[in-house]
Amino acid sequence: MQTEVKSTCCYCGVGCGVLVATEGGRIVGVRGDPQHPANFGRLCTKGASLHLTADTTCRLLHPEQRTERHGLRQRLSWDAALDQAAGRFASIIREHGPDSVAFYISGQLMTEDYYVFNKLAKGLIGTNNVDTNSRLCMSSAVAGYKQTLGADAPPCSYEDIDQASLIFISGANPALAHPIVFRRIEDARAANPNLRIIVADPRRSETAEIADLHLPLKPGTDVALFNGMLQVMIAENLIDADYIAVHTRGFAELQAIVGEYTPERVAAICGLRAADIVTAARWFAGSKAALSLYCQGLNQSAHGTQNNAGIIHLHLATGQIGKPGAGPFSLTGQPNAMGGREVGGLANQLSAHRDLGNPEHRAEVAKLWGIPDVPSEPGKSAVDLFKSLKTGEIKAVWIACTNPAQSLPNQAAVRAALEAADYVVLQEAYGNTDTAAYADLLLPATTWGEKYGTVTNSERRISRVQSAVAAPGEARHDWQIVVDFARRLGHKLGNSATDKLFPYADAEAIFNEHRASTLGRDLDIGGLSYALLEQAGPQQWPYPQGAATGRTRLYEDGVFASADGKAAFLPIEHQPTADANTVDLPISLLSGRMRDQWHGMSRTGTVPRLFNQEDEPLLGMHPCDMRHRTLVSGDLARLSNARGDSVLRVVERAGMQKGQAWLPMHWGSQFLNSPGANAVACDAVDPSSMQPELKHAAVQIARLELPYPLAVIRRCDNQAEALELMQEARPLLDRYPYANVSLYGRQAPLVVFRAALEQPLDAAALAELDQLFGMAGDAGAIVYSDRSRNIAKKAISRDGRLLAVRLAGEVLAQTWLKQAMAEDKLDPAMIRFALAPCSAPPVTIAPRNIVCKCADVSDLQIKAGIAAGDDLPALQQNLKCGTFCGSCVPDIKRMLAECKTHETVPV
Ligand SMILES: Nc1nc2c(c(=O)[nH]1)N[C@H]1C(S)=C(S)[C@@H](COP(=O)(O)OP(=O)(O)OC[C@H]3O[C@@H](n4cnc5c(=O)[nH]c(N)nc54)[C@H](O)[C@@H]3O)O[C@H]1N2
Ligand SMILES: Nc1nc2c(c(=O)[nH]1)N[C@H]1C(S)=C(S)[C@@H](COP(=O)(O)OP(=O)(O)OC[C@H]3O[C@@H](n4cnc5c(=O)[nH]c(N)nc54)[C@H](O)[C@@H]3O)O[C@H]1N2
Ligand code: SF4
Ligand SMILES: [Mo]
Repeated sequence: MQTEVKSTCCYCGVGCGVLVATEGGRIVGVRGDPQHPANFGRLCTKGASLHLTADTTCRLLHPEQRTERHGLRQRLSWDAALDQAAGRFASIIREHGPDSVAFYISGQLMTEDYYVFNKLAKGLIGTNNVDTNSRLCMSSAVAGYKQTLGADAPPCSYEDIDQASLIFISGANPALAHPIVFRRIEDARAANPNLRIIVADPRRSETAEIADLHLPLKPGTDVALFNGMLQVMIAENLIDADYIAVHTRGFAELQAIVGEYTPERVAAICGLRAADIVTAARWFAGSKAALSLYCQGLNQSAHGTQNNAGIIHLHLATGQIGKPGAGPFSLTGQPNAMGGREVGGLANQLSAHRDLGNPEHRAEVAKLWGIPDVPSEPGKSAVDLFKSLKTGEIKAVWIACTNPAQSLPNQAAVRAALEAADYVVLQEAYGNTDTAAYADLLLPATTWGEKYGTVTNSERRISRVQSAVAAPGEARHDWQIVVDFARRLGHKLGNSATDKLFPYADAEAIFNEHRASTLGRDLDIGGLSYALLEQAGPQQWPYPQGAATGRTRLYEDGVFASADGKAAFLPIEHQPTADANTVDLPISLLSGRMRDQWHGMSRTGTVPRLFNQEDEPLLGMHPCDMRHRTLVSGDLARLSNARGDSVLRVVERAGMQKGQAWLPMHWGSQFLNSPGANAVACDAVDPSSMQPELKHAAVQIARLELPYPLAVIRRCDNQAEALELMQEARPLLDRYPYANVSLYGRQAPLVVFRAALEQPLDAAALAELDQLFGMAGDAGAIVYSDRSRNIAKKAISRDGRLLAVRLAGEVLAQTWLKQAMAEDKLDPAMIRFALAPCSAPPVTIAPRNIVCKCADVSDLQIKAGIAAGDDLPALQQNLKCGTFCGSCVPDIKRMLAECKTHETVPV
């Protein structure tokens, strides 16, 4: 019998509620929670395929150790593992002091996990060296809010989207990165045709398609744009002088600066039309309610704090804050980056939005924890933390729930730092991430579906996450691992307060302590409890004791979280990006997200159908830049700068500007023979937020001639078999100048291996490939070989269906073969064409377009349903199409309407 458990989606900061269906202790399905206020039942592709990530093939299931770097991993018991870790940490701390160890954690942990990590470092060991991947993500938003509004609190709610009359989306691509927020924007547009949408993004992104005005500004010129808009607002008297006078300070200084930012000058800096800057300013200031949505296009910059301040200024100057439909709303990236910020899990913060630099705040936290003091010196933030590992200033690092050997910029430096470290502990759910290769000790953690606790989404809403199934293998909850380690370490260090510091029997006790730390603070959650969250559902903070509900909107009274209650304007000026383009590095590389993948793909990369949109990393370019390099779509090129390089296939991407290229951030060394975008990404940081400028790298892109292509496609019986094969193929990647491996699939899961070489592949290498992909021997094989042209192809069939194809020297048929094999539809009559040099199937295989990406339903299936008399509800019922995110419902309706028209047209 199936049961459903309430939880949340573990991907983006929208924080959708999910209902996890389980049967016999296994996860068998997932659907959107109709009652959750973040999504009201909707899910995007990633959320809708969460249950498909429950496969445990790639999971880390037992503690493991390595006795030499990159050596074989050996299993050990939890006791042995944690004693070893405590012993190593204790001896390093005794010899070199508390600041010689560090913790690098993650906005994907539960709030409770985060809380105990922070307490372990700051309360037990006495170091502030605890930083997180939120440093790569939200730290500029944190610094921006704090420096202007006085506290790190997004003042808005999702319902403001419904009430806005202007939405200004800047440096964010919610169509792909926050899809359920985007659905809400689409709904708002449908309900209010007068809603205006402006999108500021160097690319014509998927989100820009909905814009009334797209501002394709040059990368890193947002401050100039915001100052320019403010200049127009001042010049045309569109500002709210009363609001500025009563509720803010610093306007005069900023006004003196922005006077120089005339539309003409800004147009030149940003590469925009002056008239568009004026229009944007008029629309913003003239609207009844202006809402800004922004994310990494602003944050991941060497002046990210100023970018954030720049957009907040527009709201303060026009009084567009603290009222329905208005305000600066920073979209959070990770599912619980907000929770991490709440417990102060950054190297310069303390619990409950307290500041490390403030002696009173330090004393409050010390009192709460019952210890004499907490250390006052800020710890190392992410980029610096890894630099200090290289210099030896930090000797041991504990990494949890993040994959720095993939996601940090300048991978050559990061990997050298991990090599240099004395001791690396990795607390991970999956055993095969890029960082796992550098770990001395690997500790298996539970993950989505298994773990429990609380998380906070972009709109300050706290949800309970419930376990749906038991932990696989010996995996433990993150908080349990930390508490167990902390107790052992404390005793080894002779700290008599250890047991009192870590008394927790369960995560609820940790939540309750965190709650106590928030009393009287801006994020006071004194009125919340696990029981209340379970009974009344997710709640927004603040939610003090005695409150009946949380607060939807902050600063409605115009009183800000600063000492004088006023918000501040900062005197900000445009500055160039950290990486300058030169004759040798003429292209700006932008990197970011695809709809169906999550970061380093440890989880989404286990689901074949999530590769169907794109199954290799494609470097998007502008046609002029391609022509200049004699490149056409599908060619190979080397992307490089002084930090590193990567060989990739280039494609012409619609919406790119000349001089810019685009690469998804997702592909790392598990799928590609280089670290991908972060081989070249820039590690210069914002001086205030310490967030690196991941979004812009100056690069060269040059054509690369590798005349001998290779493609192997192997159909597998199930997902586990495909995952095992993909992992076995992984080591081969490093042998080729261009190589990647991925999954693909619909009815049948496939492994797809692609490479290209300077020389033809020799017989031994071919034989090795055939062995690996189960194609050795002649049974069921057809072979084509043309030595003069160095072509060697082989196909194997089993039970009348194509099982595997290896194409060497010429790979024209790979795309249609892959699709036909994924459909599991290639009948025996067609198998003989598998080795033909044709880029389209020689016999008609009806082309199929996927209409519903979430349920993977094609136009053919929908047409068949319509032909059988199905209407929309019947199609939804039978095929599940249009029942997840809903974005394909208009397409299905169009297909129904078209069918009707055909029926009524007289022949
Ligand atoms: N599918 C998917 N969704 C995700 C994630 C994922 O991995 N996959 N990750 C989550 C996380 S952690 C995060 S942080 C968010 C990120 O969410 P977003 O920030 O919305 O996504 P990105 O693709 O990183 O970048 C957004 C846009 O910034 C633009 N941009 C680049 N440089 C500039 C610039 O100088 N100025 C401006 N104005 N724009 C610029 C890019 O062209 C891009 O379209 O996504 C979250 N959601
Ligand atoms: N070039 C470039 N680089 C970027 C970005 C970019 O836009 N461009 N974006 C940056 C941003 S915004 C972010 S947020 C980072 C993200 O970078 P990472 O944090 O490195 O990304 P993930 O792949 O999500 O890593 C999370 C890891 O935690 C593991 N895990 C999952 N669940 C659990 C759990 O419950 N417990 C434990 N212990 N482990 C678990 C997963 O298997 C995964 O390996 O990347 C940054 N890097
Ligand atoms: S928008 Fe998609 S990825 Fe983000 S929380 Fe909702 S279902 Fe998950
Ligand atoms: Mo992020």
